[in-house]
Amino acid sequence: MAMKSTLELLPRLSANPWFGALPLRARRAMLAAAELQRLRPGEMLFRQGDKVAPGAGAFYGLVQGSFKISSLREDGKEAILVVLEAGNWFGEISLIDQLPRTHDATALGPAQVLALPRAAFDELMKRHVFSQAICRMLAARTRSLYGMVEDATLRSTRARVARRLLLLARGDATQARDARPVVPVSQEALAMMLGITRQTLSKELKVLADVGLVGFPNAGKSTLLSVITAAKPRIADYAFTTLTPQLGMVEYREGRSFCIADLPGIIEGAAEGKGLGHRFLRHIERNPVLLFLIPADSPNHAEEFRILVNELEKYNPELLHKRFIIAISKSDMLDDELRTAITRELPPSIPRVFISSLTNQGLTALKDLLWDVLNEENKL
Ligand SMILES: Nc1nc2c(ncn2[C@@H]2O[C@H](COP(=O)(O)OP(=O)(O)OP(=O)(O)O)[C@@H](O)[C@H]2O)c(=O)[nH]1
Ligand SMILES: [Mg+2]
Repeated sequence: MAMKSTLELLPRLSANPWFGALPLRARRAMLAAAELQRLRPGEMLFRQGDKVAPGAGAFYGLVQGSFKISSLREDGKEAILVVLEAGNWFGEISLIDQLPRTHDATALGPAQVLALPRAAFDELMKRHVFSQAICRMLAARTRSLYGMVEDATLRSTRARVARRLLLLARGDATQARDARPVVPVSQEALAMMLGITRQTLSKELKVLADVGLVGFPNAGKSTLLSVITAAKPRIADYAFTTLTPQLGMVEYREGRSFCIADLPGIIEGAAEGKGLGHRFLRHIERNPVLLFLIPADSPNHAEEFRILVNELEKYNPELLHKRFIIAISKSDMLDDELRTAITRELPPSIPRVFISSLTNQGLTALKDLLWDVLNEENKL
């Protein structure tokens, strides 16, 4: 009975890249030997310091629900190392080094785990494909831990918040590399992961966006966000597709990252309430850099830029002190001649790039430029 039901989990669990990459025989052997356990919210699978007797203990696969891996700090507060989601396998370290558990593993809600008993784990470790896979898992965990140590010692709270969000978007070391647009974690848990208060976290989240996207409806703002970040905004060929601001993280070279906010389009007269009005502009009040998107097929690029700046000024003249960058979007529609003409029209003091989210033209140059300007900003 039990054997049948655990084998039925094969397709679902194989969506996890670590488990999915194991040969089918190893996966089937794991499921056949494992036992399904149900846990109530708050129930612990193991505790920090639990000794794992020779021949005892298990390797766990999370089938349903989520788990926190945590420990108590000396001030009695809880420090969460990681939140594990369905699909992740964990608990191998004590089976390998025979030392006590390093953390508490607690179900965050109703959860189901597969427990692969020690004997079966040891048997599988004799197959080199399985032991190699365990090594890969440990290597991935080590890398992510190195990253956390580096964050804790070298980076500002703001950078740590941003990096933790990126990590969470991937769902721990053994989950998909493709980041998800929505991070399934509460602000409270996130604060515990970073060892900061809720208040500090909420302050950091507010100023997290570094770059604000400004443009007319249909300028290609959301499309740009969708190609340079993992966010999945709605994109369509009509005005006011985006109704609420969206955030995305740009993963930049060498593990650096910055955050971009996509805003609903603004039009001439927004300050007087035309279109969606200018109330969304409050979201970019703290962004040090504003990226103006002017589509290649605009009838008058310089005029479109002037209207946008004018609307910003009417909303809050302070916005004009920010750093401006112009990106001519949809540049796949341009030839060299048009490009030169547009360059001549635009105010020479403002850095500009020609980009296309369709062909990826200019996107690396744009990220370089944004990064440089952001860092000049931070130095001030
Ligand atoms: N040819 C071309 N078309 C593009 C490019 N980027 C966006 N588009 C098209 O332009 C249209 C508008 O794109 P969106 O990204 O929704 O524009 P937006 O600025 O977010 O628009 P609102 O949310 O309404 O303010 C869509 O049909 C896109 O497919 C590009 O680089 N090249
Ligand atoms: Mg949009």
